Amino acid sequence: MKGFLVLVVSFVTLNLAARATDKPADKNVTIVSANNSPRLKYGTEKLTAALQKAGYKVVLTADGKLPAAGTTIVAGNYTDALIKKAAVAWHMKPDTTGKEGFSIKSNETAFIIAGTDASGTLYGCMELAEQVANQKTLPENISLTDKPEMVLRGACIGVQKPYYLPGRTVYEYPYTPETFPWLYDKALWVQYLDSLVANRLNSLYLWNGHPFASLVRIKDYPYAVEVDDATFKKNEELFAFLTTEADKRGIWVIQMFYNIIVSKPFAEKNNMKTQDRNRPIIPLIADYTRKSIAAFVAKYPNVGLMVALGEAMEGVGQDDVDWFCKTIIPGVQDGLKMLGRKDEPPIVLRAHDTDAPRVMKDALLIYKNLYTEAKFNGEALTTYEPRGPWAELHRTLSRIGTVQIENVHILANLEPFRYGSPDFIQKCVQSMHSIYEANGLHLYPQASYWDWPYTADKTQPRQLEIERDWIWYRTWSRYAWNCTRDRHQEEEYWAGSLADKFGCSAEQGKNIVEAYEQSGEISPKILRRYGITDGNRQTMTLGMLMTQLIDPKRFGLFPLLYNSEAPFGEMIIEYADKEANEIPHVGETPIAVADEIIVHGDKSVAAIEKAAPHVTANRDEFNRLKNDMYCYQSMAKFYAWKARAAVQVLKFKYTNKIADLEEAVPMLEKSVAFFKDLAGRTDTTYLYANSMQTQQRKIPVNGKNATMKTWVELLPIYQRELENFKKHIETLKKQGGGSGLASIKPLNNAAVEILTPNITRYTFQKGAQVFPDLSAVVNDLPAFLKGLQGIYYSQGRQITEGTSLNFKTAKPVKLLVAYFAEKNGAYLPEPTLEIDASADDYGQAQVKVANAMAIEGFPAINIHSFSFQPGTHTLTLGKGSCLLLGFINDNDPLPVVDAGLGVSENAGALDWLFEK
Ligand code: ADA
Repeated sequence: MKGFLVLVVSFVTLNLAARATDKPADKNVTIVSANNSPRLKYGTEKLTAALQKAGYKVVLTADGKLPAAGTTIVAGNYTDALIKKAAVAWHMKPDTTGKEGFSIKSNETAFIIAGTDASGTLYGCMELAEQVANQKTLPENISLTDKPEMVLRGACIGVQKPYYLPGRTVYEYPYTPETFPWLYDKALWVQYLDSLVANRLNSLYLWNGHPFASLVRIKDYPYAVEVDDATFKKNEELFAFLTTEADKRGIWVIQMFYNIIVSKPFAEKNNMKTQDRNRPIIPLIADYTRKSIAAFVAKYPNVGLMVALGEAMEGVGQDDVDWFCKTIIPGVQDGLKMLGRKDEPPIVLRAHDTDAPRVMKDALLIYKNLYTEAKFNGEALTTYEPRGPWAELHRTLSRIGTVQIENVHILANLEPFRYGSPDFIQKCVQSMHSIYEANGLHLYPQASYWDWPYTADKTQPRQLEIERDWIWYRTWSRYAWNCTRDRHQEEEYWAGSLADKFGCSAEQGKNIVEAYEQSGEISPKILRRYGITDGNRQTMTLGMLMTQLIDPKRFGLFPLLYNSEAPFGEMIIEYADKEANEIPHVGETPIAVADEIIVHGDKSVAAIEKAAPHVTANRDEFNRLKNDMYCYQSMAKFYAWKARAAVQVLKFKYTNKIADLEEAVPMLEKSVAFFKDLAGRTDTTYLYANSMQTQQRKIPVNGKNATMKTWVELLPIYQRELENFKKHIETLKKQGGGSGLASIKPLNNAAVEILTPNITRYTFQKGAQVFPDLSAVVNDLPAFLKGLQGIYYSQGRQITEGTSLNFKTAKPVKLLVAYFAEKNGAYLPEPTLEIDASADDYGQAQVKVANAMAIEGFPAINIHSFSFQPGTHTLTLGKGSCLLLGFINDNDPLPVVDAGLGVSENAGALDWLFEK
């Protein structure tokens, strides 16, 4: 059936092309609306504009009559009386189709556009308008039906910033004109919404931590509002405007929020934190949230809700079920009661940081109109062949029977370069259906999510993301509508679109498509073979350190990236191990990817250069696109040579031949040289690589306070790494080696007064018992940790209640906490930025000492540190055991090393070669 549709459409197109030159004699058109829906009005206005541009004189009426003379277009729903009347009068029966679908039929003088519903009619008008715009005339004898495959097709905007607002933390951004001038820019909204409907998208998500205190005032908590009266009024106007304009275009506005976040004035008044992952549900917060949601639903009945049951909620468990079923859904139901409504507006549940199948099971008992949403490839674009446990989760959600929406989340490996590979994206959408069994799309901006509405290009004025990344939106939307379109025809389609954009022939347009498709393979392949995480903790385009390639676990390797979001294959460390042990390689290998990305980079540059001399329109933008292709090429070569060098370095582990290390030097030199090219190409063209510019960014290096966000800043780091490597090879030659661990100075204890009652201390050393209620002792530790004053905490209590330590310090200090690196309910999970953006509030996210000690019967142990300013503090940690190793002065150097203890293989044994 789908194939048939494609044929019909192309036949019509061919037919039109043939007619484009002979102008129809009668250029008078009457458009008659069969109903007065705002969507139909919008659609007929678009159609009128297209006809007028093509030289027609148009009369638009809704008088219920079919004119006798001239060309007539009747548009409405199948069930409208006038549509039925026209069908009889003109002997043209519209074909029926599904939700949001439409039929267009015509004879010599009359057209019927009939939609299944208001959106279908709108899309029918838009379809005809597009045909008129493309062919400069009305088509002859058209007969087509169409309808979307995916039921929800949406884009999102972050009402968020690259930085934290003063005195606030992640996701906390009240809606104000000062912080978000664009939010109040009506012309920009109209432009944006027009672009969504042009792409047939039917949903728009606004993301924010706690939007309610900017939008509703609750009787019981009037003080919770966190914007002034004038802004509050502006926000009301904004939502009224936005929802009306969106509705005209068939777009449903959905407000997303995180839990459990409360407004700043609410937190201050009630003497609590705005968000705290380790806080259980407390009745006051539940009441406040339920009433906020009720007020929101009552006030903005046309706005949907999307719920993240995290990140400030305690882990995954019954709390999440309770919060959704006893606070959020009842809040929505209260709001509906206030409105006297019996229907259930949709609620979208994010699977992020929660056990969504478990939550859905209970929730469906009390509310039916639920949708689920989960990240397609994490916070990146890595593969159209997702598999493993993540694919299982998606299928489980899809099989609940509700609609599962695929979230193409922050594109942490695409920022900031242009991306628009129709081939890759079409395959992704196909896999959403075939592998994930999903039926919805939720699309993030291609780049600069945190810096909406701009891109990172260094232009004056700044470029709008929707304008620059038009091809990103168009590709995803086109395939969300229909993913089975014929590849060959798609190449023609995109070649035509790019030819229009850049004023060249379709032949040259094809070269531009080729550039997009070749470059489109590079970032996905790099991240899925060499990366640490699919999360925005890593900015891939800024490169990676050698230690991250040869010892990824030390940097908090995120396993889903390899077991689910990459085709079957090997990591660099696995590849080296197999080489050394002569085990055959399997699947996609890091060396094959190194070879492939070099070819992709060269081909994309060659293709764009072929098109370049023929470009006659949008030249500046074309040059920026061309520069991006060169950036991709340099980045690919940087990574390829570095990956080759990494494999070569790892060889040394098995051979102990210094010559093996020496062979890696020219490879690393090449890699650094290509990074220098990249720095040169981006210095004058990009403001930054990554739009999230907080301390949450960890890979390749910490990006706090908007630092280390350009290639120019990173270059010296890669140069130093190379120098260290050369220097240490010389040391090895002279002295025969040494990991440098022994040279680290012992850590000194800092004076801190523990206020929690009944806490005793112990000296951390070999043979020391680490829990008061368990006989486990330290079997091995590095010398620099010896002598720390450990803090005894009952393991039993840690498992059932979590850990809480109250203390007072006169100086800034760090508390060293040892985590057991294994997923197990008995162990406190290590801070995980992929699901908890507050996981670095105390600087605790990064592993400081990996494989820090050996304790029999326990897995590998990693030390993280929490920093505190002078004062009295309570550190609360979630449920699960960990070791509190004691306090050191905040300014004392704490090495970041892999001690290689407690693990069978010393993965970090070579790290020192690249460090100072
Ligand atoms: C992670 C990520 C955040 C945000 C979040 C989410 O915590 O670091 O930036 O994207 O996931 O909401 O999915």
